[in-house]
Amino acid sequence: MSATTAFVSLGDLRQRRRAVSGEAPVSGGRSSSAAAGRSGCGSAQGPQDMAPEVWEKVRNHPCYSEEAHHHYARMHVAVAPACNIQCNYCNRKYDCSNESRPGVVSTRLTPEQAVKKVLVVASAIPQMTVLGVAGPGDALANAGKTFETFRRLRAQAPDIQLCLSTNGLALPDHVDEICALGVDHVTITINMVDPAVGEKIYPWIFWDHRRVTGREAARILHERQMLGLEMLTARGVLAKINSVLIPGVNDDHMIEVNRAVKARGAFLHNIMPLISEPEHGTFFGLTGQRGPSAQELKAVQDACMGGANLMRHCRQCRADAVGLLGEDRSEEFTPERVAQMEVVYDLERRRTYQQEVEAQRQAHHAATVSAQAGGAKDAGQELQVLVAVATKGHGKVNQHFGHASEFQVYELDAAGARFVGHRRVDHYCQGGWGEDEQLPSIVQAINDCHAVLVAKVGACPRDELRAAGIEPVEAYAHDFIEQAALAWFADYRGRVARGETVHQPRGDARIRQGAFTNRAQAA
Ligand code: CLF
Ligand code: SF4
Repeated sequence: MSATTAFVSLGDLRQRRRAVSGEAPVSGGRSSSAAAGRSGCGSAQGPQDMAPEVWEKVRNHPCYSEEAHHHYARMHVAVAPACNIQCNYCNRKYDCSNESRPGVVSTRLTPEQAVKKVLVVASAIPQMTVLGVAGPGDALANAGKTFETFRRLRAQAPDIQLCLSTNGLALPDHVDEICALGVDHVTITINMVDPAVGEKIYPWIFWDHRRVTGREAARILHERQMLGLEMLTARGVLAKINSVLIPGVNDDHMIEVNRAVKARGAFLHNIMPLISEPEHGTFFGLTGQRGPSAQELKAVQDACMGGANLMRHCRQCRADAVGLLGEDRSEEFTPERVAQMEVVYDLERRRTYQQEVEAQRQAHHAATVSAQAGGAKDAGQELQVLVAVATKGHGKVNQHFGHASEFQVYELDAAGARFVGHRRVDHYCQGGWGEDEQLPSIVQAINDCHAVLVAKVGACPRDELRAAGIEPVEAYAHDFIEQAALAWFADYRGRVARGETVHQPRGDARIRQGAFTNRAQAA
């Protein structure tokens, strides 16, 4: 079977899941949490689902809490240029394509420059609560610079949570320092738990002063990843696992990865699509290895439900990303601009602002709980649909169609509304006029959705969306997302029941390869 075209089917995935977990076969074809129970999506969990000390660590971390990602921001500083392994989806000339967008080179910072940048951003964006080191190489292959950055920042901004991302090879050597510095969140990229799979992903690692290749390299990496994960969880550090889904390579293996990391105490599992284009110059890009479609990614994520809790709101950030997930404010904080900015780190002002953010978040939470309760009461039909939502934060439908650089996707059925992913797009609106050439790519990105909920949409895209079978909906502008989505769904179900609308299944959607960035827009 060719790696470029083959992909494990949903039926195969269900069989695989039963084999790995020893589950009895289930009848019916429901996907997602309807099949696995609503509590399955861990990043959506709240204080009732975890110990108070764990909730305290995740409640305002935009990656570890799906709800928090609507309200709180993170930033990365690119202090870690080197790497100790080679992944077939990475070209070191560019950012780490695992935790950042490929094709845009980061500016590397010294720890001193990095700390100044963090303090400047924390003053300008008071809801920025997390500093992460996520490349452009490996945070722990550059442990000196990573820890120096954290040490300096701890002394000056104790309210900012520290976070790092690593391939895991060097992790066991650094767990003591991670704990000593109070780093509560560590992400390990684990793409396999079988060296026979791993050798198709990693051509070499640099280990024990030498380059190791082939299956032996994958075996060492796997053992170090598992050891590092066990050491972290034994000490109460929240460990998130990122896995890159590579069709034909590790797609049918992902359930085993999910179960293995759950057994070792991982807090979350983030299954991300491979980003692979020839122009990225990666091995996979040059050999035609494709990434998954939206349906393929969702099928694997759904098949993993019931194992380690899943994260579905990852944006595969740049190594110098700044802002809410899904927005990129890094252009406001270039080294030249930061050098000219004065640092005014006002902890009290940050706290006051964050109290306002928390009030908004609680209003969002209350609206969601109430809407979900109403939705569940209205059970009875077996309809299940996806809708796209244009939002610029605060958990509301508050973005114009033409200004959206991504759409959030929610799955709706009798059990309620669940966030299941996002789709990047290029802006339709280009400085005052609509760019009709963008419309087909936007439609492709949300082609699996029955409706798109927006604050406003122009006449031309409205007609085009309708022609493509996607209902443009302005009626819920500025409402909370789940409330709006479920209100639209109740209306849709009513129309279907009355015969005014014929419910049609939608097709697949395309996950955008290469991301929209402010830089790309400016170019
Ligand atoms: Fe950065 Fe990663 Fe920390 Fe988040 S990102 S180091 S855990 S602060 Fe988040 Fe970005 Fe996805 Fe990473 S959305 S790529 S999961
Ligand atoms: Fe690239 Fe990150 Fe893999 Fe290193 S660990 S090769 S930087 S993707």
